[in-house]
Amino acid sequence: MARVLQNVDLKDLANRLLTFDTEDVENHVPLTAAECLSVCHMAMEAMRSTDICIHIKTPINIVGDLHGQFHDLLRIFDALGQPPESRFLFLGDYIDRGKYSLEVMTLLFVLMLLYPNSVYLLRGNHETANICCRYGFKDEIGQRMVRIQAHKVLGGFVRTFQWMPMCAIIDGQIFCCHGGISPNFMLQPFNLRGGQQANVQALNECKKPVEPVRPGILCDIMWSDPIGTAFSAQFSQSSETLTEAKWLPNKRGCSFSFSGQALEEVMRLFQTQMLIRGHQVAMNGYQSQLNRRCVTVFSAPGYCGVYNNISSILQIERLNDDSKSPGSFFLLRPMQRDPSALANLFWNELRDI
Ligand SMILES: [Mn+2]
Repeated sequence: MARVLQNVDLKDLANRLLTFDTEDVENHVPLTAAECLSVCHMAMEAMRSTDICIHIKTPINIVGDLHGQFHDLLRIFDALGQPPESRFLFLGDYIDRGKYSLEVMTLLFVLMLLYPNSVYLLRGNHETANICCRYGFKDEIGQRMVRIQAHKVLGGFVRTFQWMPMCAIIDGQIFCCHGGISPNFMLQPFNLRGGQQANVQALNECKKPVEPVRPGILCDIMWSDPIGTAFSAQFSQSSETLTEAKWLPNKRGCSFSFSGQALEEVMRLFQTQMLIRGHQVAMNGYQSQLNRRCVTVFSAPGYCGVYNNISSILQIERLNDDSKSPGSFFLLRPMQRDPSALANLFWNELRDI
């Protein structure tokens, strides 16, 4: 990798990406393999010193899944302001599905590098080797670069993903991650009731770089869902059947679905009030679940060109005592596009994952 590294002017690169025309669905921002690899290398170095679980202060805007919808990411910055003036926590799933994943991921790494106190990136289940090779990112790079370079660039991103943090705690009160909680939190050392600091420390015993391929705590943090949503197994959504089980197998074929009671217990252990996560389409942009202890934020409007969902960003100015309503949701409607544009914007295969 070192041989192809070049000096990248990060501000210039950010500017090239940020000034892309959101109406343009024909062209891409020209990104060379050398630029991508340099950005990956710098991002990796920057994330080397961060833990699996990071602490963040308000004010903050929380952004859910983006899935390669670069035009919509630019619309978010247009509406809410750019870093460093506006601060952002992203919940993962930057890539796959949308055909502008390279722009999304590169811009976010560049902004994180330029403004480390205003841009925080958590890892989603798509930022893993086996998922990003199957749902579009690998194909996009393959289409945009010659073979030998594509191979290197994909490898560079995959290695960089392995250094990303996976959860964040906002003002000591709100737990954020891509998927959700893990039954491992019920086991030692987490269940020793050592308080937030001890439990965060226990979580940070998980060392980076890591590729969470096997079932376990990191896999659950990126993959789990609350019970009562589309992926929470074979039960009807009648509350009676569900009150008993704290954890159910997840329909995605990986990880679990968690109940309100499971979440209560984990929130108590971490001394946090609620969970904010992404990972699932919410038709109104967000969804409050499990007695308002769990909020799903989804930030890809008109997801995949198939859904007609609105997207949202959760804006938290500062936390007050009424922690059940942490902030306000900024809503973004899908762009009205000519159907012929959709082929340029999305990979057509849509599978639930
Ligand atoms: Mn996801």
